[in-house]
Amino acid sequence: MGASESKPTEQLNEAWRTFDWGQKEELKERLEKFTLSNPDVTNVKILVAGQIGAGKSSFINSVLSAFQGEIVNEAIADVSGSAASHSFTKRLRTYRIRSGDADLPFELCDVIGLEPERISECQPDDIINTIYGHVKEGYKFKEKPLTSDDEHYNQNPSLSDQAFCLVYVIDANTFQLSEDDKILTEKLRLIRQTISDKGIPQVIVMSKVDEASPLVSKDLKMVYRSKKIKEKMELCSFKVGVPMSNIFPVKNYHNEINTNDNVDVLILKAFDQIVRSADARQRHASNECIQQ
Ligand SMILES: Nc1nc2c(ncn2[C@@H]2O[C@H](COP(=O)(O)OP(=O)(O)OP(=O)(O)O)[C@@H](O)[C@H]2O)c(=O)[nH]1
Ligand SMILES: [Mg+2]
Repeated sequence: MGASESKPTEQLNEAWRTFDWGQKEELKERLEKFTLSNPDVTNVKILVAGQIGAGKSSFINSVLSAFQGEIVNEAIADVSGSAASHSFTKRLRTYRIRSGDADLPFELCDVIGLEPERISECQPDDIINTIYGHVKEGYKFKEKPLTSDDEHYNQNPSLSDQAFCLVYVIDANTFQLSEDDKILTEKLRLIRQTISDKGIPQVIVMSKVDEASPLVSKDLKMVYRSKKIKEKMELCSFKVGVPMSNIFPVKNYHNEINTNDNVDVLILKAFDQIVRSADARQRHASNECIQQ
């Protein structure tokens, strides 16, 4: 079905979430002026995890682009367009968010994508270790999990090395009640179980809403009037166990040459929530490893 033939039933009469499409500058300014609540740290780190090809690297690029006002491709996203069985991103890379020439106190970590077909425990272990700040920058993820005697293992992570929010990117287009999703949801459950004891907040970014809905593909502003997107988000909330208020639909920049206010405002709204929950968690962390 082409984008122009969307069924009229997909469009709800009223938006199911109140959203101010004109708040981009306000959000941007607030984030630019943001000061971290914990005086012991210079930055708050946020880990971006999710399935292979979900749009993790593209989400990081989209946040960078929204602040720069132009398309930034720092985190290398998969441009092949093919459904890969292995993660395109293989190394741990951290990206500092900037606005113009100024560094903002936020860092986004890009990691290897979770593979849906294997129930191997090593991937969740590596993600958990990255959240705790044990994995050094540039580490190339391997088949086996990183062990504490490895040279890439950071024995004494500082508060700035640890991530204080887990962002889980889920592809709206593929998310359904399939077997693959069961394994993935199980992996995510493992990660969540371990980190939720430490009170680390979790935010879900539902990507590719343009691909999932012809209505939204035509007009991004329809995202909160699309029945399909609402149902996807409800299913995601139910399956993953994250409240709807912590799920944000986005369309990432992936093939554009210019930024766009509607794309930016959805990205910035998600990022604002991510940053505020990370900061709130970091405020209460003492200057020692949260893992203890
Ligand atoms: N239409 C559309 N395509 C997207 C969106 N986000 C990402 N893509 C595309 O999806 C593919 C995968 O995106 P990546 O950002 O590389 O995904 P990833 O999660 O980093 O993948 P791995 O590093 O392999 O785990 C790329 O071809 C992107 O162009 C989106 O919101 N809409
Ligand atoms: Mg990637």
